[in-house]
Amino acid sequence: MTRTLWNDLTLAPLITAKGLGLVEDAAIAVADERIAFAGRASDLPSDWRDVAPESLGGRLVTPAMIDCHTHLVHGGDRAREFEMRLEGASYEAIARAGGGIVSSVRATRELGVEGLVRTALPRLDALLLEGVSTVEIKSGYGLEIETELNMLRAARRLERVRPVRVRTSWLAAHATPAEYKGRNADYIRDVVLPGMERGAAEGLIDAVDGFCEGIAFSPAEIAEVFDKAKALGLPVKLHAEQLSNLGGARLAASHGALSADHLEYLDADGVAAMAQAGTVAVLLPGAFYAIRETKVPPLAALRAAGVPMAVATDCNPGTSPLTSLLLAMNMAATLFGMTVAECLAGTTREAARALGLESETGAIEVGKSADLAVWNVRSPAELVYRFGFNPLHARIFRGARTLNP
Ligand code: DI6
Ligand code: FE
Repeated sequence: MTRTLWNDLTLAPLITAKGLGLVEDAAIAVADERIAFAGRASDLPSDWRDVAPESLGGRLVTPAMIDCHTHLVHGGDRAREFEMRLEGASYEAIARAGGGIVSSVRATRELGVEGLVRTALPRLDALLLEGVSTVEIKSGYGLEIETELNMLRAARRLERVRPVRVRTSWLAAHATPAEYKGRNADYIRDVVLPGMERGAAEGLIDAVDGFCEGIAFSPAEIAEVFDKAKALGLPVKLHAEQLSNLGGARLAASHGALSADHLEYLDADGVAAMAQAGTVAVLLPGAFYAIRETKVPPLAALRAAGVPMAVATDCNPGTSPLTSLLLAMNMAATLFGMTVAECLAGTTREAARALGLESETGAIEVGKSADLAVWNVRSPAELVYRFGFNPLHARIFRGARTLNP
């Protein structure tokens, strides 16, 4: 058994919903890949007293971070489209010039699994260098069965080439491809449902996602996708209430969804349904910022109802080309009014819950995977306060130090 002991640290274990649970003069003991002790150094069990500790110099240790909503695997970028918008081009003009989501679909279809892995790696590495241990990755830029499956094969491959835990989501119901324009029902029948079945049989799908929006899929269409997920024993989640209120969060909650994500247009009804179902609200301030949205998610109502809140990057080429979870926390605080404790819980414990991983990671607690981030800061607020600065000192994944991915 490998035994590792760290001391001279400030611990932010994030075990309960009541704040960070800061412990000064703390120690963390790890046996193989699991946390064996975390608490005041003076309370260290006697059987650890013969292990030579490594001092962390008074640094803050939090759970390693978790990015619970990304579209990290995709082809190409939309920098030119960004430029056109800054030059005053309309959405229609961009679409006519071949821009928008269809351009990402084209670029994604051109890449095989290898190409998808190669182009995703710099984005993944950026996250890992900020102390991320776990990343959710969606399909949704293939919109045909083989490319959708390739996106998830690439996501699984990333887990083998980097020290990271990956959870995959089947998001074929992200947009309607050009060849099915105006025929959502046919697209769901021909691609979304049979592709899900194949992906499940190959073990490629950890959860099923959809985009419930006027420009994407209706609640009735999403319900059909969720019914298939249920038949296959897969948990669900949903992009809901991002641009308008279609009652997507309520629909997701009624299917026992792990999370409902975005939620700028969420109403009281949706909040209540999520609270009752224990569905996590995943807030995505990068997309809010990039599309210059002005309506903020109903933070006070979510808080009052006790809905768990997570924060993620939504890393995607169109509306959130963001690969920094630290910046996402700062945005969640400054743009949405989340507290420091909410931001940190939102990228650790609650993000784990949004992925169904709450018993495995996301808090520094005996028995959990030893996934830790050691920071060159002394107070948690520093992690949320700065932006464009990375104070990571060390990243520990399953008990092993892996600062450089
Ligand atoms: N919500 C979004 O903001 C993106 N997808 C989604 O479900 C937009 C996707 C894109 O423009 O590439
Ligand atoms: Fe998204």
